[in-house]
Amino acid sequence: MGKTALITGITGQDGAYLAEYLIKKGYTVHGIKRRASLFNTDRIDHLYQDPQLDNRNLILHYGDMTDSLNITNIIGDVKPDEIYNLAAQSHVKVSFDTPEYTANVDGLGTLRILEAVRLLGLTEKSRIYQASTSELYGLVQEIPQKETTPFYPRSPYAVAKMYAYWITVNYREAYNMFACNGILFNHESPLRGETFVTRKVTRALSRIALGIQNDIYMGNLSSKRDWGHAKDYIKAMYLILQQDAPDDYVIATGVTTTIRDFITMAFKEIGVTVAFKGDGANETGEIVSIDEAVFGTKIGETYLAPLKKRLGEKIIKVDPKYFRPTEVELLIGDATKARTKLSWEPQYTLETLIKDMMQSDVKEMKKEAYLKEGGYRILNYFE
Ligand code: NAP
Ligand code: G4F
Repeated sequence: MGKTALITGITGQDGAYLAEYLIKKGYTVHGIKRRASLFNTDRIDHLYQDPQLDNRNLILHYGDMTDSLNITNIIGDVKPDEIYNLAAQSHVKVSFDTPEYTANVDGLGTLRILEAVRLLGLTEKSRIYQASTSELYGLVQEIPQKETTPFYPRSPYAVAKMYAYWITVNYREAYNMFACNGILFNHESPLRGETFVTRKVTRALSRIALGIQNDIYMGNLSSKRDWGHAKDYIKAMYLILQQDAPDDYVIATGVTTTIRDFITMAFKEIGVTVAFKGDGANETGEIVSIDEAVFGTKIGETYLAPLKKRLGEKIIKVDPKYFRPTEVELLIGDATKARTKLSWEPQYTLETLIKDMMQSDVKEMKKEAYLKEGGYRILNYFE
């Protein structure tokens, strides 16, 4: 008999990769999905199975992290061997606009999972993974950050996640539960939500190259992040729950890069060189040269001439509306414990992560460009 896992946040970036990974390992995966006015299952549609089929290995349940009865009922029905609590209002900037909701979902939501397992008498059976975050380090007290580095959260999101971190540790110590924190540094992929900085950049640069977007407005270009690939990071989540004893682990690459350099590298991937001028809200970026052979291969010859006309134009600008009331300026993790105890080793570098994201977004945006061209032709025809 294979194991049973329950994933909250299965429709998100990590939930989708983790579900696929566990199904390949022979798990039956249950996922909690919010009711929405659209399906919102794009990331897991390739795994979906008709509810009428016998022996399904992916089963979805309607639910919400703010609903204790719902969470308790699902856990009681599924009796999972492993629970991966990935559901969260995960956007740091949005948490300043919705602090109470973020605390409810990201903080109390974790308590609801832990209490359900305890009340249902499943403490011996169900192992729990809590999606903790490098945002806990906030105003960093040590460089690089590791498991023993003190926390200094800088957003309602991080403060809510701090409660979730400690309630997980507390239930482990108080009730002997197999409950663990993965303190994951930023991880990205082609499935990353469109409003996180990496995906916002790879989508926009693809669109600019294809001539369907003029420019991009950014926030703080100088903050630094330790970016890995989500495909590597979900493997760490799995490994954390396979150990003999529960523990907390930092998962990171140990390389940190500014947002500005991420943009430069993403443009470089398609043969475009950019230069930045000015600072703060007045900083701008412009295209200074194009490697025609690389651009032609990756984007297409037909898009070269229109982009060449834009050399020297300010196509990257700053809009202070994207600044955060309190910023996390620098994150860089030390994952020695995970590398040693879990034998976890990331396969992707920042370069291969960017390549993966740019390839995927260029492909996606080419469809949009094609439709736009088609739409234009149809319009001409009717004129
Ligand atoms: P994500 O793409 O934003 O996915 C979040 C998931 O949570 C989605 O499935 C979302 O459902 C669900 N969700 C949100 N509010 C909910 C609610 N009230 N009830 C039930 N489900 C709810 O996030 P991610 O990047 O995959 O991250 C997964 C987890 O790791 C999150 O807890 C995040 O805070 C944490 N984390 C992420 C990173 C990172 O760099 N990606 C780093 C450290 C920690 P909808 O699809 O309906 O919105
Ligand atoms: O991509 P971000 O929005 O990610 P952030 O705030 O680091 O949070 C992500 O990683 C955390 C792990 O450390 C997770 F816990 C959390 O759930 C989420 O997945 O922003 C990264 C940096 C910030 O410094 C931000 O100020 O990019 C800066 N930035 C600059 N311009 C921007 C933009 N961020 C966004 N989202 N949009 C911009 O236009």
